Amino acid sequence: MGNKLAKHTKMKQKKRIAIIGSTGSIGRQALDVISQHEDILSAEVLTANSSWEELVRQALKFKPNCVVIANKDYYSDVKQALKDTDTKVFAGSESINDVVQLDCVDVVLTAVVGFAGLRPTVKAIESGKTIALSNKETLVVGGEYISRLALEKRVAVLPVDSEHSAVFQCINGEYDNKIKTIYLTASGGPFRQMSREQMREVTLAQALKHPNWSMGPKVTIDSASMMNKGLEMIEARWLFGVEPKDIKAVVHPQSIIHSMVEFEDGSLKAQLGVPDMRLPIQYALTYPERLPNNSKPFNPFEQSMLTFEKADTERFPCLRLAYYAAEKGGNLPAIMNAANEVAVQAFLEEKIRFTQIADIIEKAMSSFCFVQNAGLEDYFATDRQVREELQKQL
Ligand code: MN3
Repeated sequence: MGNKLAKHTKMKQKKRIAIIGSTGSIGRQALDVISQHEDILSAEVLTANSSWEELVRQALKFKPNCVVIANKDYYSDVKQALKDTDTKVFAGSESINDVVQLDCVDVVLTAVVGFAGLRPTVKAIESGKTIALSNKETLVVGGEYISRLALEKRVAVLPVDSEHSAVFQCINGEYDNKIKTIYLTASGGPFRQMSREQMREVTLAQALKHPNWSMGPKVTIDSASMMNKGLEMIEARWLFGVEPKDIKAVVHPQSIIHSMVEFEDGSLKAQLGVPDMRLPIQYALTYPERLPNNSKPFNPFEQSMLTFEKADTERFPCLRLAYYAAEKGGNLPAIMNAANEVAVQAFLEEKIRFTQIADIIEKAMSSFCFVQNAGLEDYFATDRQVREELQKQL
């Protein structure tokens, strides 16, 4: 009974959410989660890059305290559309760094894609906000800095990425028990069974067709190249304090087991569910509570087989590059990440072949200036330099 009472009191306090990147795939699914739990969750800040019409629709529905449209060209459109509401309108990506610090915000969900997520995450942690981390590039590039800052500010960084949410759920209640191995599961993407030769000829449409998950274009291409698992390995390293050599990618084509943790006694824990991002999003937003929702649960009677394969770093060189970057540290993950972002964008614009993504990253990692003791500003400088240089070439 004591438990029930505690729960009731906790539920009374609404968690006020800022969604950085509310019009993207994760942002829209997060709003779906919020709309199912309006008694305990509210959207206070919404931000978008250029999708201003969607941002306006969301603002009219969720009545946030404020919105930010990063692309200033659309400021007057948004302002005009929301003139009869109480929602404040700001423009420019600098404004995102301000709104994450507002008093009306408890949790910042970083649903923006790429390196752009780093600065707002730093600002949010500095002002003591709980982080629901969906932007993996933040930890890939600035993991060491972010972990130290979060510890210093006593800020919780709750994973939204499904694999990391799985690990987080597996270690809850394990106190000081050491993690021996993390098995990050990977679907293998659309080219799981192709040779490197065959991958040379794949089209953009084929690469965008993920077998199990519905995600934005950047992460879908990263999944096809398996750079996504590489980025996630680095993300896991910082979230859970586990060495890269103890984090293993395992291909699990059904995407039902979202990751596994092995403990020192040889026991493994896994978290299972249908591939639906709303589950890890909800867990991060309502943690430590589990609440009912309208997602379809996994039914073991409908799935006769769960299979596992070794991830092949010969056919998927991005995975090998990510382990190398993690091992070297410094600004090498930043070089790798920036090169990947530029290469993926070039592939999305059909300027390069799929297999060139890995080639471009590998070349960048061996040619750009390596800084071992890199700080936050080095990451920004590296990111800018790699982007500028590669964009000239592509
Ligand atoms: Mn993931």
